[in-house]
Amino acid sequence: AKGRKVVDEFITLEQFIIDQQSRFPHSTGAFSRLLRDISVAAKIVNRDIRRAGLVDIFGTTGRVNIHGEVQQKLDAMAHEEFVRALKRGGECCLIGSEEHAEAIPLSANGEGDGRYIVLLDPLDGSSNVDVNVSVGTIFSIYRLPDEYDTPTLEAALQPGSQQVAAGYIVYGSSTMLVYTTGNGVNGFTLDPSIGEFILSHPNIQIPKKGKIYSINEGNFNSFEEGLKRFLRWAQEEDKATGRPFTTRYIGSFVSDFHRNLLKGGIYMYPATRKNPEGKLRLMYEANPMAFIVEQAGGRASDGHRRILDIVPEKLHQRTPLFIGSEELVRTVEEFLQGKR
Ligand code: AHM
Ligand code: MG
Repeated sequence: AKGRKVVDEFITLEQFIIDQQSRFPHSTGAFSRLLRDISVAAKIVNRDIRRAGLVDIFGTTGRVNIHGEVQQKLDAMAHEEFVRALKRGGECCLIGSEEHAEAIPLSANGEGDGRYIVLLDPLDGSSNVDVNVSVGTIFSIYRLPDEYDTPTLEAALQPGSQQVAAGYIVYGSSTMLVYTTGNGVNGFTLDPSIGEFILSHPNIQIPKKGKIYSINEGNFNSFEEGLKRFLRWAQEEDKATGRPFTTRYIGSFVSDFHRNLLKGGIYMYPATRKNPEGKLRLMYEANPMAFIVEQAGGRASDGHRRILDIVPEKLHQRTPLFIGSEELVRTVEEFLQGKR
């Protein structure tokens, strides 16, 4: 069609990973294999999600299906697919998952010499599956510090600034994998006909300013005063700053984040009465997305601190989160800190 760029050469995720790795002549390829394992798990989960609407026909959650297998909820299934892929791959020594209370060591009995720690939310926004709304997977990768022979929970409790990679998969109208290794952010779209992720969004930059804000405004009455002031300000009319801004809230963090990353905007999950520490998890949700957003030129804060500087105390720790376009996040911080 007129004006449409015809792509006659494309780069697969696998090729991209190899190209990136070859810039480091001493690399063993372990990290590349780890990323490949994650992308394979993503494809499996993608397949399961695409079948979600059919599950009822073939056997409902919690019941035994025609093959005698117990049907699982999709989030538990996604968790298991990722654990299985990471075990099989052998590069990961410890998994922390939102779907599992304890950290899962993979090489406790001495087998395997993986040196990477993977923390993940296997299926974020899973309550949305039932109504056919996009969900996602978020992952965060750390190196096992040299002083550890065996992986322990303590080894996983590193601040987000120590991440070596982070990414997410959004299972939307198309399936995309977006990730960073600290050298920019790149997005890949799954071509279902060949089963490959293809580079579709090279070097993603989040607009410095944005007009979209994403927050569960039903909680308004329990927000702190500064945030209430920000929201009222965002709704005022002002030509110069393009206000009133626009609200978009899917209620599926990966999707809300992804849209704002591409279009410019801010996602907020503040402290509320129900969730006094915020709702989202520092290690599975806030840190990986903070790494990505910073690499794309944006900002992530708990209102007072940079997310990536927070020293975690526990695996499932929660944090208030303000993340997105730099100017918007700074503005919210000013309101929260009583500067406006
Ligand atoms: P989950 O990890 O249990 O799915 O919860 C996280 C989800 C996010 O995807 C979403 O942004 C948020 O919870 C929505 O919360 P709320 O319904 O309180 O607005
Ligand atoms: Mg989640």
